[in-house]
Amino acid sequence: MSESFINARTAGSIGFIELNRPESANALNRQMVKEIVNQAETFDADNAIRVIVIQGKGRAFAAGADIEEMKEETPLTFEMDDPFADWDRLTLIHKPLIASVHGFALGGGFELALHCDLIIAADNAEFGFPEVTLGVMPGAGGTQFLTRASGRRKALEWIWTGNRILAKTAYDYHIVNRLTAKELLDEETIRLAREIAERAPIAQRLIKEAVVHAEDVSLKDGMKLERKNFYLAFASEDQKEGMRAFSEKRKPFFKGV
Ligand code: CO8
Repeated sequence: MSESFINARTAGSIGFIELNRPESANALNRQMVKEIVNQAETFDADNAIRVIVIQGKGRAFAAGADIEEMKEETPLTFEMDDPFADWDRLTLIHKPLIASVHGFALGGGFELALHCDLIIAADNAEFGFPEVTLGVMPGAGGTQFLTRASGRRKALEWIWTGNRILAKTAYDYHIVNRLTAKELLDEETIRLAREIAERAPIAQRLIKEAVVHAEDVSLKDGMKLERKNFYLAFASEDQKEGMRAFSEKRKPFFKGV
């Protein structure tokens, strides 16, 4: 069996994917991206899992694409092997995806975090797109995701210079959801994941679809999908349970059905 570049584990209803190439600052080679996405899909299909967390082992979240591997690429190897198809699969995950980031999240590592729905960052996190210092540019959605978060001017400044974005700045520009002391990152990540995991999973799935859709369509079309999804939520037992629990003045217990 070939070497694996990730560790997967579960804790209650949380599925953890740990990037496990610490000697290379978790640089993402093609196989590693495939393993991350395969595991995310496995958790996505597992009824016992409600939230998926991606984190890095060692000093960094991920220092980008594996430059040693990438330097041999040609336009044709990209075209024929289509490695970005794996990244596209990540955008199809239905469950909440949280990136728990400490240390460097650079290049493809930053893009991996930006593919997640939420980012929780340790105060030592440093984000950035150094691709321009290598003569290239972001290729896994960096120009799109960062621009949507920070607006065009800051995105251009950061991607043109390759300058790092410190955790506090990333927070100020709505690139990350929450900031925490490095020592508390795991604890705060679990706290957030558990809070999400307690809510109604079908509603969350419908919410994710509607919110992601909002970035791409007209207000009218977005409202249309929201309304359909709102109707659909009323097909779930969780809707009955949630509203019954409110009337009975107790905490709801959602089963995701
Ligand atoms: N690729 C390959 N190896 C890496 C990478 C990388 N991206 N980053 C770090 N490493 C290796 C280093 O070569 C070093 O290995 P060795 O010990 O064998 O010399 C080891 O990890 C530790 O790194 P450093 O000794 O450099 O540690 P420092 O603390 O001094 O520096 C840094 C850490 C700042 C992260 C530094 O290593 C660095 O600048 N790395 C490169 C960052 C970078 O340029 N990232 C962008 C890569 S291009 C990209 O991501 C394009 C994305 C396109 C789509 C995504 C497809 C997957």
